[in-house]
Amino acid sequence: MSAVLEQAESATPTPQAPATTDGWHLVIDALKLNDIDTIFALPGIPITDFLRISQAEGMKVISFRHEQHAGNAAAAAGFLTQKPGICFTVSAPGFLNGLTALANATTNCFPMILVSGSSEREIVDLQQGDYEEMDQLAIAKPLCKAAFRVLHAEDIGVGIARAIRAAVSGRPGGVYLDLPAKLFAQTMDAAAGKKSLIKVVDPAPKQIPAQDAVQRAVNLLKHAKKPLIILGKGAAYAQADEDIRALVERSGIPYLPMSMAKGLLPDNHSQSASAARSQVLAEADVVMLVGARLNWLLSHGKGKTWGAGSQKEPGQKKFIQVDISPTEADSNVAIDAPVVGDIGSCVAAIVAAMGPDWAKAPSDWTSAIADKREKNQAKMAETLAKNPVPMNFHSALNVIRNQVKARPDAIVVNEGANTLDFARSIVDMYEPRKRLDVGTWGIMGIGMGFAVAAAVVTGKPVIAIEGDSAFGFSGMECETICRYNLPVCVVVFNNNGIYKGTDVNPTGGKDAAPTVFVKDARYEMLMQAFGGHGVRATTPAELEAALTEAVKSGRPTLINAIIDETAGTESGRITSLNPNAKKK
Ligand code: ADP
Ligand code: TPW
Ligand code: MG
Repeated sequence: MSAVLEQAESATPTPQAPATTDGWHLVIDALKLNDIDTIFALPGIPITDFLRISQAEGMKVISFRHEQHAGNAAAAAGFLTQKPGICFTVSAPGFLNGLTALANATTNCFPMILVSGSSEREIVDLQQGDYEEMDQLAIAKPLCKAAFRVLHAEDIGVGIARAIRAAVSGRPGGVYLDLPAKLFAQTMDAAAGKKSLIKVVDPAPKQIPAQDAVQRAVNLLKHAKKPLIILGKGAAYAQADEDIRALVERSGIPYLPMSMAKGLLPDNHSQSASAARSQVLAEADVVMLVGARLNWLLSHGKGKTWGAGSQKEPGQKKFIQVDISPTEADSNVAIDAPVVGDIGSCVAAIVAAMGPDWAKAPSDWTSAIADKREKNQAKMAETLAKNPVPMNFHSALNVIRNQVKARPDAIVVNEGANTLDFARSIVDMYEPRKRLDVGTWGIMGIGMGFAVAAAVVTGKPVIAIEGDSAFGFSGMECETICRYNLPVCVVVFNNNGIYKGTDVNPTGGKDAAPTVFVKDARYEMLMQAFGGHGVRATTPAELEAALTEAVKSGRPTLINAIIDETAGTESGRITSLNPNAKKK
């Protein structure tokens, strides 16, 4: 048995000592028992040997250059697979570096487990100054769904089982697991060790909605004159793709995908209202949220966006909310029909309750949306066809748009401000869970971690559409991409800075303005430094040639796309959130 450290055979014919196992092997065996085969990590005391042994035992170990990116990779793997992504870090500083990813995963409802080695409890608790001393459990607790510590080898099975259940059941999220250095070297009888491990049965149990809740929702939909469905990343995560398609198509209701729900139905679907977003949000009378929260990304369900007078006022809408979290309803505005359960079960129950004779959404509503959509799409097509010098966001993104259309199985990772906002609306997605981005926080730094996970977990080509600032947060992971030879093509939208490259120091002093970078930085050389391919592209034709080749070859590539430094706007599409805009 792999988990067993065989005792050295003694020369004397004394009875053989019983086979033993240890903390290292028990952790690995517990993960394997639960079908977890990949670990994202950064080595050091006390986890170096753990990672070595993991690899020796057949685990895939992806080793990063900074823990935040290992953590982000684990989170993305969790989102894509519904299994908790696993990230291992060293104590205090490594743990803290991973913590941003853990908190971000929790915010986004992605299941992951951050496992950090920790220093000696006795010394930490008396604050006697151990190597990398920190009370990690206490610090992690408020930033994740659950936090556990295992002190004894015989509890490793329970610890891992609890961490898995906490991460994936109900609303998914991040879990912290604290493993003190001493635990790894503890030994116990191998048979007892094996017995102590738990294979988690039904880790994310279905949650069936109550029939009266379903009926309440269906009644609202039935009498709606201007119904709208909003699909969020919870709907993408749920992998209930066929049920969701049935709901949309059987009801005939227009739908809006939130950014990571793009592709759940193809973006060119006739019922997509993306190109008429402002109109449908303002005018809809019944809105059904499926795995989407009414947070800032949806203007909290209030204000002009929703057809109300003031920013504090809710619109005159009825809301249905399908969500696994019973406390999500009423978080911002009153929810008239909460349907609590897992999305697959809820949506299937709603479709069943609609029955076979459901009258499709009123045609005056759907045709008004279709008109608006056609007009806006025609306008967009005109803009995309232009070929300005230098390139702007549109002409460069048009190239990526065409590439994704040709390779709908490719995964798009996207971060930045203008680079994010334009890519979200220009690059159509055709398949579920193919778009990973800055999520609920609008966080910069997810780029290379998400790209590595997407490539490792799916084996599909990855196109990372990165603002030059955004890319900087994780750029060193280009080495990781090259080291594992991953099919990742990073396209850096290089406009010499944050939002724009045109700011100047108002004092006339020699320090650059805070939002601008070195002009004409050669980002492509970063990939070349590690043996990957680097291309500087100044025209859509150059970008297209390089991107097509990268996706075809699967070779790690970075394309430095030179974008007009005047083309962006402050904060992209969220200019209004700047305090200065509020003052005005
Ligand atoms: P978006 O940013 O795309 O609008 P959010 O992250 O705000 O999406 O919302 C996701 C929602 O989906 C959360 O409220 C979460 O509780 C819910 N959710 C996640 N997984 C499931 C699931 N399997 N079934 C039901 N709801 C889910
Ligand atoms: C962890 C604030 C939001 S967007 C952005 C920053 C720094 C970068 C925008 O520049 P970029 O894109 O990427 O070059 P573009 O196309 O507009 O020029 N730190 C964190 N998260 C966030 N969101 C910020 C800072 C921010
Ligand atoms: Mg920029």
